[in-house]
Amino acid sequence: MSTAPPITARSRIRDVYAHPLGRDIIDKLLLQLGRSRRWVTNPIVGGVRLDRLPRWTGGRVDPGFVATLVDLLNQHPDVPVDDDTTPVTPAWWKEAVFYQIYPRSFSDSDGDGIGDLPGIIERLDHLEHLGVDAIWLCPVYDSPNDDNGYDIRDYRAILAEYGTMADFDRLLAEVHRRGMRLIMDLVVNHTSDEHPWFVEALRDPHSPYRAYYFLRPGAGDGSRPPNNWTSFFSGPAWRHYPEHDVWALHLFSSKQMDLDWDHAPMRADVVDMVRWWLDKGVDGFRLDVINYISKRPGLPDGDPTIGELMQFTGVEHYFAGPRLHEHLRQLRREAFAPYDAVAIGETPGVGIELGKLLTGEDRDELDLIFSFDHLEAPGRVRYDDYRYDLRDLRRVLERHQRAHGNRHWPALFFDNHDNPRMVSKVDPRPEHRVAVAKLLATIQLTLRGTPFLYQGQEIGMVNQDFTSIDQLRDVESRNRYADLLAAGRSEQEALADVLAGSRDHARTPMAWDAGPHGGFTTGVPWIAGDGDHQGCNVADSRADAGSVLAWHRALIALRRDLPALVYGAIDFDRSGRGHLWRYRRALGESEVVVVCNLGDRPRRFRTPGAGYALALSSGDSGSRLAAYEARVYVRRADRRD
Ligand code: TEU
Repeated sequence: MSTAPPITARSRIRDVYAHPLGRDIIDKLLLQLGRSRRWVTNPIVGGVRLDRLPRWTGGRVDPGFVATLVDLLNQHPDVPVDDDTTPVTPAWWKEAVFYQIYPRSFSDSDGDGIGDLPGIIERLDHLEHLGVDAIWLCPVYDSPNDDNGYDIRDYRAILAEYGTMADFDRLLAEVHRRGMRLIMDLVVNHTSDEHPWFVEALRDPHSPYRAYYFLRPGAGDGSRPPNNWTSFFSGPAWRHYPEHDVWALHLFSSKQMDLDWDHAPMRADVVDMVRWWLDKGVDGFRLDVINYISKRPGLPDGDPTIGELMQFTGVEHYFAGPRLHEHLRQLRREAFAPYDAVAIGETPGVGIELGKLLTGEDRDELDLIFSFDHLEAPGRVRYDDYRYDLRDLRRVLERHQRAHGNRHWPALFFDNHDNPRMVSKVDPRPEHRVAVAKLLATIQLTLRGTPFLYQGQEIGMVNQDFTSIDQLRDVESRNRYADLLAAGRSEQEALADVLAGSRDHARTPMAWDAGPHGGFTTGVPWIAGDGDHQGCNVADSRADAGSVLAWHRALIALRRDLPALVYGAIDFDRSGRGHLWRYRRALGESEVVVVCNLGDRPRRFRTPGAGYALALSSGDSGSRLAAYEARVYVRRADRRD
């Protein structure tokens, strides 16, 4: 493993940009600002010394930030190994199409309005019909549900509303019987404040669990938080316990208490818990915000400028902390490797280079990560109300695809439980809904990497027409709404802001049929949909050969039939301009050409040469590509023309 030259305050911007993590940080800042790389790669800016930045920016960047940046970069000196010569190492999780289930909203078997494990078992035939190979099951552990299960109270028990451990064992057996696999959500950056570890840590300053968390005296006379970090769910990242004269760190809700991963006994407990689930036969885990687990010692204040730009103060002190790689290696060595279990990291804020250091086959840390660079257009954040121009998506996806050689493997997703539906972000007009859903599916299932479909995406579910904050359930949305009101925004303005980015758009009940509540429950659902299931549900989709569901099935079948769509090299047609996106997958003699119209008007295009057969077309297969139409052409190795 080679390392980058050390960075000092006298290093120049070009030295930072030549450093793997430095490049990520600058690219992330440029993405947030909606600026091109030329902004920093030109000789003038490139030549600026770091210690001159405060003067150069008129004080907007303070010397503290420069010191933090130097520290951060020197803590991640490794340079990722890029290698396109050695063939890709085959793995089941590279060939699989995953399906993410948000259990609370998937299927309710007992009429209490809450999805449950028996409900999932009842719907496995749908997943088999769709053709997916593996399930990512969001948290089903015992939890007070402050963040719908991402606040775990008991890692070894099933939430009663979801069923019993016997139900879980039956689900796992049913999944395996169908030749599918199941991974669970590993939420170990934090626990619920009701977890016995935390209850004990708070009650007894001498408890062995005290060191499992960040319990600190307040600043000054103890009445202020220990630092200026802010929570992802509004407000300070510290909860005050005056009766204990202590503050507890929580990057997320005030009921989600961050674990101190520098404390070895805590890590050992996490390893034991992971092995307990792997002994049950679980095939791996998706690791929740796993890049946040290493915090900078001393928990220093965050830089206000960075906080403003990244929207969260303090993020530079934990998004890639000093012992991150060490902790991930221990987790892999002691928990995952002995079971050959897959480790999929959710890593908000991690860029291409750090992502390669986290997933490189030579690194023994994670197998693949969810990167978020593509989820918003440049200069945009989730709560901005805008139409996502797919040419922006194309640029960021091409950059990511080109950056991943044979030693790194990307995860491919557009929807999940934390984001509004991508179809709605691209084009909310009903007349384009089916075409956009099919186009996104084509891109996701033909690029190089592992696709993760999110429940409802396969039938083209879209954002909901919520009309009141009372209809929302997400702690992040509700806290944001309260913050906006407190800041003087009207109820209407606050609601409009929240609805632009609310995670609840993706958490309404899965639509199974046109019946009451879309067949999700015979009771009253914990969160109401807007009746969209009347025209968009599994049952009607299965009866319609032109449905989004049929399109997903056909793409998944094609992907299973063509190894080129899994292990094939990818190259992008540079001559493609603007809305016409064309790329090729090739493995041996077998080739696939994908042509996409990224815009809402018909466009002329060139069909591939002789020997290619049209395998799929989401439009009318005419001489021009219809609005948002995708086509897949195939030249098989065994084909003689
Ligand atoms: O989300 C982590 C996260 O930071 C973002 O992906 C998410 O959008 C969040 O809203 C921050 O803006 C993971 C889980 O996916 C999410 O459901 C949890 O709420 C969160 O961690 C805390 O466990």
